[in-house]
Amino acid sequence: MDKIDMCNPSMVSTSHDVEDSWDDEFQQLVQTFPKDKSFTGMNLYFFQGFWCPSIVLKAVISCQKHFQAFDSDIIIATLPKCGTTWLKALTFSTLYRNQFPREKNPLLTYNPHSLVRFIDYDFYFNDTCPDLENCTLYQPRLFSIHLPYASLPTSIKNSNCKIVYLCRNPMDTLISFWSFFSRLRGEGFEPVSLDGAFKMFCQGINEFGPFFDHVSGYWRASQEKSSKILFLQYEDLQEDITSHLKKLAMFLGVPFTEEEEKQGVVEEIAKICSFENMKDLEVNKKGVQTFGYPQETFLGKIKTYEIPREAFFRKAKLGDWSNYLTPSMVVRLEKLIQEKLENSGLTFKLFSKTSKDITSTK
Ligand code: PAP
Repeated sequence: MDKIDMCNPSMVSTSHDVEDSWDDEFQQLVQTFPKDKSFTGMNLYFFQGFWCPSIVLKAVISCQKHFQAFDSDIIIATLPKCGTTWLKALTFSTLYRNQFPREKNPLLTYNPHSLVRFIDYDFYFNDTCPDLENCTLYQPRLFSIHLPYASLPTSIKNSNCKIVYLCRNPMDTLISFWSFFSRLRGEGFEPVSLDGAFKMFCQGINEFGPFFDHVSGYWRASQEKSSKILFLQYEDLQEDITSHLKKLAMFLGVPFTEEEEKQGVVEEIAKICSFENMKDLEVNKKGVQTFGYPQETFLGKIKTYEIPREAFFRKAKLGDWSNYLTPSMVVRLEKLIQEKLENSGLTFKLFSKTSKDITSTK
């Protein structure tokens, strides 16, 4: 367990600190990228066709240069607020289930973000070339990443490692994102405007966005390489977690045995990872989650940033967007969904009234 939570929670860095720490060469490089500000207050740089948060830009470039995937690696890929925390919990519990006693799942005492670390936001955050040979608790290595498919380190794309991608309908993703940052902003600060957040989201200017490019990139790749990329949707998992856990286990190469199914192992994992259970665990009700994993060998100032753990567990309600978005916002997003996904074969379950229903009930 020593590898878990070894960050110093008292050190937090902001987008601002990070940019100040960039050397001249990097500053010059970055000046060539278009820049904007997310509704979260984070500076974003348009780089390789996506909006990269400044806080992680250097780490992204380092991991693209240096990360060497093993054929046995498993990579969880998501856009923020699409269910990363849940997928980390599900994949960790399924993949490693025979490596810890059934009643001692580490999820009971650690937040999923401590158990499955980000390549970009953790390992490369403070070190351009960390030693990742034995960096995970169990084998095979399990990582997570927010990068779009096209910008993944080449070795992830070219090796036989597997990618599990989870997306969520854009309306709930936006509301989850907006609520998360409104909450983090805290009292005494001007609230984050939903109108502003909505406009930027529709323009594609958000962390690792455009949203539709991210989703479509992994969707297309999963169609071409179905044994390499498992494409999942948050709504489907919520509707039927048991069959999706079996699908996940099969994809990871660790299918549940008949004996395990009889013993209720699948349902047990689903229950441990459920929103209700995770939200109520002591570890997730208090304290902060620290990102920016300090390597023992790293040089220079440790940069980390912290998020209160309870902020990862809000409502997990399908269709919650209908409590926030105005009818005109719904119309605009529906149009975008149609435009962006036309002929792709990909659809989203919205789980609430569509604009037609909203206007027809008025
Ligand atoms: P992150 O990008 O900050 O890691 P992420 O975990 O991707 O966030 O998504 C958070 C969403 O997943 C929240 O949705 P909400 O805002 O609509 O409520 C959160 O509540 C939901 N979530 C967290 N854990 C679970 C879980 N165990 N099961 C289902 N949903 C979950």
